[in-house]
Amino acid sequence: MQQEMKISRRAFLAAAGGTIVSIGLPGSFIKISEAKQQALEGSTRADGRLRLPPGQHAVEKILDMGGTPGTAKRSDWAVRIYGEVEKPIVLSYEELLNLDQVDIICDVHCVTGWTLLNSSWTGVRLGTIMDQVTPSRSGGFIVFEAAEGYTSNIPMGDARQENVILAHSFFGEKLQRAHGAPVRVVIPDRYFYKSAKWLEAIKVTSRDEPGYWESKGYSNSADPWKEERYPD
Ligand SMILES: Nc1nc2c(c(=O)[nH]1)N[C@H]1C(S)=C(S)[C@@H](COP(=O)(O)O)O[C@H]1N2
Ligand SMILES: [Mo]
Repeated sequence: MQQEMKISRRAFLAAAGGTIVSIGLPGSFIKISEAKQQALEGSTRADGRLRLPPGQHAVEKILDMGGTPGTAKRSDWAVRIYGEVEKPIVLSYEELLNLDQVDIICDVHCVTGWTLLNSSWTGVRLGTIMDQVTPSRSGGFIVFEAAEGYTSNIPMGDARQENVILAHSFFGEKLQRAHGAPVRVVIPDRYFYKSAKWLEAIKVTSRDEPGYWESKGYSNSADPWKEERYPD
């Protein structure tokens, strides 16, 4: 297990993010062996879903394409939660660390077809943060606003899933800049473009607003098990 974690961590730290905005770079990663891939294709998760969603290929290594917009200093970072909520707040990095912390281990799936297994993240459940602001009854959707205009959107129901977090650490170490530090969103069960890096604000809204990739033709619902890569 320890060995597996080590490999995954190295793979992730070298993971492609793209310069400023990238959907994931096909061809820039190293796939796992065909034998390992085939073994994975037969296996299922505890919740019954396939370990590898259809059309995905697990990777060992992805080239780091860099890109580090936003606030570099953790002490300068804050996230604003606003919109259709009873109590809008601004949370500093320190305040985020003082909320209930959770560790999750999950697989992440990029819409271009790579999957990274067994990634470990620490942060705060988005549900915990929603409890602090109390969304109004009309606030059925969430928009994540990140550095340099990147956005992504999810329904409130997804935001309340237990494995949806704002992450500040990866395998017990502070998140790297290229992967969204100081704080990024992690939504394991949607294609990874929903998981905004360099998070700056969270807007609660009554009307769904397509994010950066969603408005460029990628699926709004982004369910890897239904292969919702593009709209029907
Ligand atoms: N702000 C921002 N967040 C982003 C992106 C981006 O370009 N900008 N790319 C998304 C996509 S398509 C993927 S696959 C993951 C990549 O995360 P990683 O660089 O940590 O591997 O970040 C997502 N979040
Ligand atoms: Mo991606």
